[in-house]
Amino acid sequence: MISTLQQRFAHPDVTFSQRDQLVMIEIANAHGRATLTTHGATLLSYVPTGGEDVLWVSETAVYDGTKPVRGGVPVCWPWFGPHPTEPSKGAHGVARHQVWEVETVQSLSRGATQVVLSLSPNAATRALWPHEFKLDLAVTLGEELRVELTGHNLSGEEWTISEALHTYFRVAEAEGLTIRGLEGTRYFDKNRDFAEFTQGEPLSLDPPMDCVYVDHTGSVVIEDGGRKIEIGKQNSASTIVWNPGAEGVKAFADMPDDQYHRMVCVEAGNALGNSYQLAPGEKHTLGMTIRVR
Ligand code: TA6
Repeated sequence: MISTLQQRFAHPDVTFSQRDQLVMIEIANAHGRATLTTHGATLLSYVPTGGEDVLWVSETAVYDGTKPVRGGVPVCWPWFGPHPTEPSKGAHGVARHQVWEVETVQSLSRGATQVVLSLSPNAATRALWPHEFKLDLAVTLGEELRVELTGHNLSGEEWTISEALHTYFRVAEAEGLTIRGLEGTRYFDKNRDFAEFTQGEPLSLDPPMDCVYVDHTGSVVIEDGGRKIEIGKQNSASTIVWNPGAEGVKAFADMPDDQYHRMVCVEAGNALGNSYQLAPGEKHTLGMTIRVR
């Protein structure tokens, strides 16, 4: 399996390996290092050259394929949060539970390397989402890290899509962390029955927090001590900020109790009123870029 992938997608910057039940793909070039797994097409690590990992992955994450790896950039599609009408279908859609195919590995301009994974319907996705689709996730390691999720409607019906690149950032301390770029934006607070507020000052994180900022297309900057993590968004009208806090974290079997200090999710997405219609034959690409200064 690993040797077949290595032969088929031979590229000097890309190495395939196995971790427990999961296929891991490491990209390494002059710009840094990135690791993803075909399980859920989840990006798990991004280390810019000379820097530290930008992404957080739980020390107790599982790699046996029974559930998504806790951390990195899980792909939430075709719904974000609980299913809109049938909560028993689970949170955050079908894509993060499936094993994706490697589609292409290639060099791009300016020394960038790109890996594209894809997902087509199978029995498990059809049971929850009975539609024909194709999903692509492109990870490009260049001067910045780019993640692009493209959904293609191959069915005869129009869909309503909500989605997110549910990114877990690694930070030195979440309590009091400054997050800029959300000022003046309306948000809905899940921890307060989705009551609506408007962000005034730059956000000073006070866990727990679980908020969907709407009609927000601009970039966001996490100020993590001396480093600034700049998150750009493409075709994303919602930004989600989540940290479970000291009590909430206890509900997560794959997250040690003290680890909420080390992470914050800042997610590029389209959720709540920013869900959109995707007509038969249409494609939509949701993108996120990460740059560290
Ligand atoms: O994006 C925030 C959120 O939807 C939270 O409400 C929280 O439940 C989190 O995602 C994790 O969800 P998961 O299904 O991965 O446990």
